[in-house]
Amino acid sequence: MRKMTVIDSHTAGEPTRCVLAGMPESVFRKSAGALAERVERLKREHDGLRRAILCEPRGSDVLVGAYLLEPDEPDCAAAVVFFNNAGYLGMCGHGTIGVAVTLAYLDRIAAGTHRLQTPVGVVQVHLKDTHTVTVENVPAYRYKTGARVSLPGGNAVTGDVAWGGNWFFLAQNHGRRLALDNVEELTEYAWEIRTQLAAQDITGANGAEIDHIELFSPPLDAANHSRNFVLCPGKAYDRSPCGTGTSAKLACLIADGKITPGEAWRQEGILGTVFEGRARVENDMVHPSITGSAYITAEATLLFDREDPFQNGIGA
Ligand code: PYC
Repeated sequence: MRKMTVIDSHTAGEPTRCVLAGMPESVFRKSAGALAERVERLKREHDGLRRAILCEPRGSDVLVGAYLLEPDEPDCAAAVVFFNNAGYLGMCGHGTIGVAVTLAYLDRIAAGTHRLQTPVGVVQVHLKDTHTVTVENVPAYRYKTGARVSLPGGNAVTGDVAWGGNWFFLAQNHGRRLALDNVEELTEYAWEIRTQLAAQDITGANGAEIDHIELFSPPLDAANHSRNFVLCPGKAYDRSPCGTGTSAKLACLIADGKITPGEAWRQEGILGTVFEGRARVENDMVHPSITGSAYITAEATLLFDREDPFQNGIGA
Protein backbone atom coordinates (compact mmCIF):
# COMPACT_ATOMS: atom_id res chain seq x y z
CA MET A 1 0.00 0.00 0.00
CA ARG A 2 1.39 3.45 -0.91
CA LYS A 3 1.81 5.78 2.07
CA MET A 4 2.39 9.52 2.10
CA THR A 5 3.26 11.74 5.03
CA VAL A 6 1.45 15.07 5.07
CA ILE A 7 1.05 18.08 7.31
CA ASP A 8 -2.08 20.20 6.93
CA SER A 9 -2.29 23.84 7.85
CA HIS A 10 -4.46 26.82 7.06
CA THR A 11 -3.39 30.33 6.22
CA ALA A 12 -6.06 32.94 6.92
CA GLY A 13 -8.62 30.14 6.55
CA GLU A 14 -7.28 28.65 3.27
CA PRO A 15 -5.90 25.13 3.70
CA THR A 16 -2.53 23.77 2.51
CA ARG A 17 -1.54 20.09 2.53
CA CYS A 18 2.27 19.72 2.52
CA VAL A 19 3.42 16.36 1.17
CA LEU A 20 6.66 15.49 2.95
CA ALA A 21 7.36 11.89 1.94
CA GLY A 22 6.06 9.13 -0.28
CA MET A 23 6.23 10.88 -3.65
CA PRO A 24 8.15 9.19 -6.51
CA GLU A 25 11.95 9.50 -6.28
CA SER A 26 11.98 10.70 -9.91
CA VAL A 27 10.18 13.80 -8.68
CA PHE A 28 11.62 14.18 -5.19
CA ARG A 29 15.35 13.92 -5.91
CA LYS A 30 17.28 16.79 -7.43
CA SER A 31 19.43 14.17 -9.18
CA ALA A 32 16.30 13.40 -11.26
CA GLY A 33 16.54 16.78 -13.01
CA ALA A 34 15.82 20.49 -12.77
CA LEU A 35 12.58 21.46 -11.05
CA ALA A 36 10.93 22.32 -14.39
CA GLU A 37 11.65 18.79 -15.67
CA ARG A 38 10.33 17.24 -12.48
CA VAL A 39 7.13 19.30 -12.72
CA GLU A 40 6.66 18.07 -16.29
CA ARG A 41 7.16 14.49 -15.04
CA LEU A 42 4.57 15.07 -12.31
CA LYS A 43 2.09 16.26 -14.93
CA ARG A 44 2.88 13.53 -17.44
CA GLU A 45 3.42 10.47 -15.28
CA HIS A 46 2.05 11.09 -11.80
CA ASP A 47 -0.96 13.34 -12.19
CA GLY A 48 -3.19 10.70 -10.60
CA LEU A 49 -1.36 11.31 -7.31
CA ARG A 50 -2.51 14.93 -7.32
CA ARG A 51 -6.17 13.88 -7.39
CA ALA A 52 -5.57 11.02 -4.94
CA ILE A 53 -4.00 13.38 -2.38
CA LEU A 54 -6.31 16.31 -2.80
CA CYS A 55 -9.72 15.29 -4.03
CA GLU A 56 -12.49 13.48 -2.20
CA PRO A 57 -12.64 11.15 -0.33
CA ARG A 58 -9.16 12.03 1.10
CA GLY A 59 -9.38 15.78 0.54
CA SER A 60 -11.72 18.38 -0.90
CA ASP A 61 -11.83 20.94 -3.72
CA VAL A 62 -10.74 23.64 -1.31
CA LEU A 63 -7.33 22.12 -0.49
CA VAL A 64 -4.10 23.32 -2.07
CA GLY A 65 -1.31 20.75 -2.08
CA ALA A 66 2.42 21.44 -1.81
CA TYR A 67 4.99 18.80 -2.72
CA LEU A 68 8.18 19.50 -0.76
CA LEU A 69 11.05 18.37 -2.98
CA GLU A 70 14.82 18.59 -2.99
CA PRO A 71 15.76 22.01 -4.42
CA ASP A 72 18.13 22.31 -7.35
CA GLU A 73 18.67 26.05 -6.78
CA PRO A 74 21.44 26.84 -4.28
CA ASP A 75 20.70 27.71 -0.66
CA CYS A 76 17.00 26.88 -0.78
CA ALA A 77 15.31 25.23 2.20
CA ALA A 78 13.11 23.23 -0.21
CA ALA A 79 11.58 23.23 -3.66
CA VAL A 80 7.79 23.52 -3.60
CA VAL A 81 5.29 22.53 -6.26
CA PHE A 82 1.75 23.69 -5.54
CA PHE A 83 -1.27 21.90 -6.92
CA ASN A 84 -5.03 21.94 -6.62
CA ASN A 85 -8.11 20.02 -7.77
CA ALA A 86 -7.59 21.25 -11.35
CA GLY A 87 -3.82 21.13 -11.87
CA TYR A 88 -0.59 22.86 -10.84
CA LEU A 89 0.03 26.43 -9.70
CA GLY A 90 3.06 28.56 -10.53
CA MET A 91 3.13 30.07 -7.06
CA CYS A 92 0.81 30.25 -4.12
CA GLY A 93 1.08 32.95 -1.47
CA HIS A 94 -1.08 31.44 1.26
CA GLY A 95 0.55 28.07 0.50
CA THR A 96 4.06 29.49 0.89
CA ILE A 97 3.11 30.87 4.30
CA GLY A 98 1.72 27.42 5.18
CA VAL A 99 4.91 25.73 3.94
CA ALA A 100 7.12 28.05 6.02
CA VAL A 101 5.07 27.41 9.18
CA THR A 102 5.19 23.66 8.44
CA LEU A 103 8.98 23.72 7.98
CA ALA A 104 9.26 25.61 11.28
CA TYR A 105 7.01 23.04 12.99
CA LEU A 106 9.35 20.32 11.69
CA ASP A 107 12.38 22.29 12.97
CA ARG A 108 13.69 22.44 9.42
CA ILE A 109 13.85 26.25 9.54
CA ALA A 110 14.20 28.74 12.38
CA ALA A 111 13.08 32.36 12.68
CA GLY A 112 14.80 34.39 9.96
CA THR A 113 15.01 34.51 6.19
CA HIS A 114 14.95 31.45 3.91
CA ARG A 115 14.75 30.77 0.19
CA LEU A 116 12.20 28.45 -1.42
CA GLN A 117 12.35 27.32 -5.02
CA THR A 118 9.05 27.36 -6.94
CA PRO A 119 8.28 26.63 -10.60
CA VAL A 120 8.11 30.40 -11.30
CA GLY A 121 11.29 31.34 -9.45
CA VAL A 122 12.90 31.56 -6.03
CA VAL A 123 10.87 33.33 -3.32
CA GLN A 124 12.03 34.35 0.13
CA VAL A 125 10.20 33.74 3.37
CA HIS A 126 10.85 35.68 6.56
CA LEU A 127 9.65 33.57 9.47
CA LYS A 128 8.89 36.01 12.27
CA ASP A 129 7.49 33.54 14.79
CA THR A 130 5.84 30.12 14.69
CA HIS A 131 2.83 31.53 12.82
CA THR A 132 3.77 34.77 11.09
CA VAL A 133 5.51 34.85 7.74
CA THR A 134 6.32 37.46 5.12
CA VAL A 135 6.71 36.12 1.59
CA GLU A 136 8.82 38.07 -0.89
CA ASN A 137 7.12 36.94 -4.04
CA VAL A 138 8.37 36.83 -7.62
CA PRO A 139 8.01 40.19 -9.43
CA ALA A 140 4.44 41.18 -10.30
CA TYR A 141 3.21 43.32 -13.17
CA ARG A 142 0.08 44.62 -14.83
CA TYR A 143 -0.22 43.31 -18.35
CA LYS A 144 -3.50 44.92 -19.52
CA THR A 145 -5.50 47.85 -18.21
CA GLY A 146 -9.27 48.10 -18.52
CA ALA A 147 -9.88 44.88 -20.47
CA ARG A 148 -13.59 44.67 -21.35
CA VAL A 149 -15.24 41.27 -21.10
CA SER A 150 -18.71 40.82 -22.61
CA LEU A 151 -21.01 38.69 -20.51
CA PRO A 152 -24.22 36.88 -21.45
CA GLY A 153 -27.34 39.04 -21.35
CA GLY A 154 -25.60 42.03 -22.93
CA ASN A 155 -23.66 42.88 -19.79
CA ALA A 156 -19.92 43.48 -19.55
CA VAL A 157 -17.24 43.84 -16.90
CA THR A 158 -14.00 45.77 -17.12
CA GLY A 159 -10.84 44.83 -15.28
CA ASP A 160 -7.07 44.63 -15.34
CA VAL A 161 -4.99 41.59 -16.22
CA ALA A 162 -1.98 41.14 -13.95
CA TRP A 163 0.63 38.58 -12.97
CA GLY A 164 1.36 37.91 -9.30
CA GLY A 165 2.80 34.40 -9.67
CA ASN A 166 -0.47 33.31 -11.34
CA TRP A 167 -2.62 35.17 -13.90
CA PHE A 168 -5.46 37.29 -12.55
CA PHE A 169 -8.37 39.27 -13.93
CA LEU A 170 -9.02 42.01 -11.34
CA ALA A 171 -12.39 43.79 -11.37
CA GLN A 172 -13.75 46.54 -9.15
CA ASN A 173 -17.00 47.63 -10.84
CA HIS A 174 -18.89 44.35 -10.88
CA GLY A 175 -21.90 45.38 -8.75
CA ARG A 176 -21.73 42.25 -6.58
CA ARG A 177 -21.84 42.03 -2.77
CA LEU A 178 -18.64 40.43 -1.46
CA ALA A 179 -19.99 38.49 1.51
CA LEU A 180 -19.72 34.93 2.73
CA ASP A 181 -23.48 34.42 2.39
CA ASN A 182 -23.17 35.35 -1.29
CA VAL A 183 -20.36 33.02 -2.39
CA GLU A 184 -22.57 30.91 -4.64
CA GLU A 185 -23.55 33.92 -6.74
CA LEU A 186 -19.96 35.21 -6.68
CA THR A 187 -18.65 31.82 -7.78
CA GLU A 188 -21.04 31.58 -10.73
CA TYR A 189 -20.35 35.20 -11.75
CA ALA A 190 -16.57 34.81 -11.53
CA TRP A 191 -16.75 31.50 -13.41
CA GLU A 192 -18.70 33.20 -16.21
CA ILE A 193 -15.99 35.88 -16.41
CA ARG A 194 -13.32 33.19 -16.63
CA THR A 195 -15.23 31.33 -19.36
CA GLN A 196 -15.73 34.52 -21.35
CA LEU A 197 -12.08 35.58 -20.99
CA ALA A 198 -11.12 32.34 -22.71
CA ALA A 199 -13.91 32.59 -25.31
CA GLN A 200 -12.91 36.19 -26.15
CA ASP A 201 -9.22 35.33 -26.28
CA ILE A 202 -8.29 37.71 -23.46
CA THR A 203 -5.12 36.22 -22.03
CA GLY A 204 -2.01 36.91 -20.02
CA ALA A 205 1.41 37.23 -21.67
CA ASN A 206 2.23 34.72 -24.43
CA GLY A 207 -1.39 33.60 -24.59
CA ALA A 208 -1.40 32.32 -21.00
CA GLU A 209 -4.84 31.44 -19.69
CA ILE A 210 -6.17 33.77 -16.99
CA ASP A 211 -7.31 31.23 -14.45
CA HIS A 212 -7.87 33.34 -11.32
CA ILE A 213 -10.67 35.91 -11.05
CA GLU A 214 -10.45 38.56 -8.34
CA LEU A 215 -13.34 40.85 -7.42
CA PHE A 216 -12.84 43.85 -5.13
CA SER A 217 -15.07 46.04 -2.96
CA PRO A 218 -14.54 48.44 -0.06
CA PRO A 219 -13.52 46.63 3.15
CA LEU A 220 -15.99 45.76 5.89
CA ASP A 221 -13.36 46.60 8.49
CA ALA A 222 -12.21 50.22 8.28
CA ALA A 223 -8.71 49.12 9.37
CA ASN A 224 -8.29 47.54 5.92
CA HIS A 225 -7.97 49.04 2.44
CA SER A 226 -10.04 46.64 0.36
CA ARG A 227 -11.97 43.37 0.39
CA ASN A 228 -11.67 40.65 -2.24
CA PHE A 229 -13.20 37.44 -3.51
CA VAL A 230 -10.89 35.18 -5.52
CA LEU A 231 -12.04 32.26 -7.63
CA CYS A 232 -9.32 29.64 -8.18
CA PRO A 233 -8.87 27.49 -11.32
CA GLY A 234 -10.85 24.47 -10.02
CA LYS A 235 -13.89 26.67 -9.13
CA ALA A 236 -13.14 26.72 -5.39
CA TYR A 237 -12.94 30.18 -3.86
CA ASP A 238 -9.92 31.24 -1.86
CA ARG A 239 -10.76 31.46 1.83
CA SER A 240 -7.72 33.73 2.31
CA PRO A 241 -7.12 37.11 0.63
CA CYS A 242 -4.88 35.23 -1.86
CA GLY A 243 -1.17 35.98 -1.79
CA THR A 244 -0.59 35.93 -5.54
CA GLY A 245 -3.84 37.89 -6.04
CA THR A 246 -2.72 40.51 -3.55
CA SER A 247 0.63 40.65 -5.38
CA ALA A 248 -1.18 41.26 -8.69
CA LYS A 249 -3.24 43.96 -6.97
CA LEU A 250 -0.10 45.65 -5.63
CA ALA A 251 1.33 45.79 -9.16
CA CYS A 252 -1.87 47.54 -10.36
CA LEU A 253 -1.87 49.95 -7.41
CA ILE A 254 1.76 50.90 -8.05
CA ALA A 255 1.08 51.30 -11.79
CA ASP A 256 -1.84 53.64 -10.99
CA GLY A 257 0.16 55.60 -8.39
CA LYS A 258 -2.41 54.63 -5.73
CA ILE A 259 0.23 53.39 -3.31
CA THR A 260 3.87 54.30 -2.97
CA PRO A 261 6.70 51.77 -2.62
CA GLY A 262 6.83 50.45 0.94
CA GLU A 263 3.30 51.59 1.83
CA ALA A 264 1.15 48.97 3.57
CA TRP A 265 -1.94 47.59 1.78
CA ARG A 266 -4.25 45.60 4.03
CA GLN A 267 -6.20 43.19 1.84
CA GLU A 268 -9.24 41.66 3.52
CA GLY A 269 -10.51 38.34 2.13
CA ILE A 270 -14.02 36.94 2.02
CA LEU A 271 -13.69 35.55 5.60
CA GLY A 272 -12.45 38.92 6.88
CA THR A 273 -8.91 37.62 7.35
CA VAL A 274 -6.12 39.93 6.21
CA PHE A 275 -2.86 39.83 4.29
CA GLU A 276 -0.65 42.89 4.58
CA GLY A 277 1.07 43.65 1.31
CA ARG A 278 3.89 46.02 0.40
CA ALA A 279 5.67 46.61 -2.88
CA ARG A 280 9.31 47.41 -3.46
CA VAL A 281 10.19 48.85 -6.87
CA GLU A 282 13.61 48.11 -8.33
CA ASN A 283 14.66 48.59 -11.95
CA ASP A 284 11.00 49.25 -12.82
CA MET A 285 9.99 45.87 -11.40
CA VAL A 286 7.42 45.53 -8.63
CA HIS A 287 8.55 43.12 -5.90
CA PRO A 288 5.54 42.33 -3.69
CA SER A 289 5.76 41.05 -0.16
CA ILE A 290 2.81 39.55 1.69
CA THR A 291 2.51 38.97 5.42
CA GLY A 292 0.07 36.51 6.95
CA SER A 293 -0.32 33.79 9.56
CA ALA A 294 -0.74 30.03 9.30
CA TYR A 295 -1.63 27.30 11.80
CA ILE A 296 -0.93 23.58 11.66
CA THR A 297 -4.16 21.53 11.71
CA ALA A 298 -3.05 17.91 11.18
CA GLU A 299 -0.11 15.57 10.83
CA ALA A 300 -1.06 12.39 9.02
CA THR A 301 -0.15 9.42 6.88
CA LEU A 302 -2.31 9.06 3.77
CA LEU A 303 -2.96 5.44 2.81
CA PHE A 304 -3.75 4.33 -0.73
CA ASP A 305 -5.30 0.86 -0.65
CA ARG A 306 -5.06 -0.86 -4.06
CA GLU A 307 -8.45 -2.49 -3.44
CA ASP A 308 -10.15 0.86 -2.76
CA PRO A 309 -12.28 1.81 -5.80
CA PHE A 310 -11.63 5.46 -4.89
CA GLN A 311 -7.91 5.12 -4.12
CA ASN A 312 -7.22 7.72 -6.85
CA GLY A 313 -9.96 10.12 -5.83
CA ILE A 314 -13.61 10.38 -6.84
CA GLY A 315 -13.97 11.18 -10.51
CA ALA A 316 -10.48 9.94 -11.39
O1 PYC B 1 -2.56 32.59 -1.91
O2 PYC B 1 -1.65 32.79 -3.90
C1 PYC B 1 -2.48 32.31 -3.13
C2 PYC B 1 -3.44 31.34 -3.67
C3 PYC B 1 -3.59 30.94 -4.97
C4 PYC B 1 -4.61 30.01 -5.00
C5 PYC B 1 -5.07 29.85 -3.72
N1 PYC B 1 -4.34 30.66 -2.91
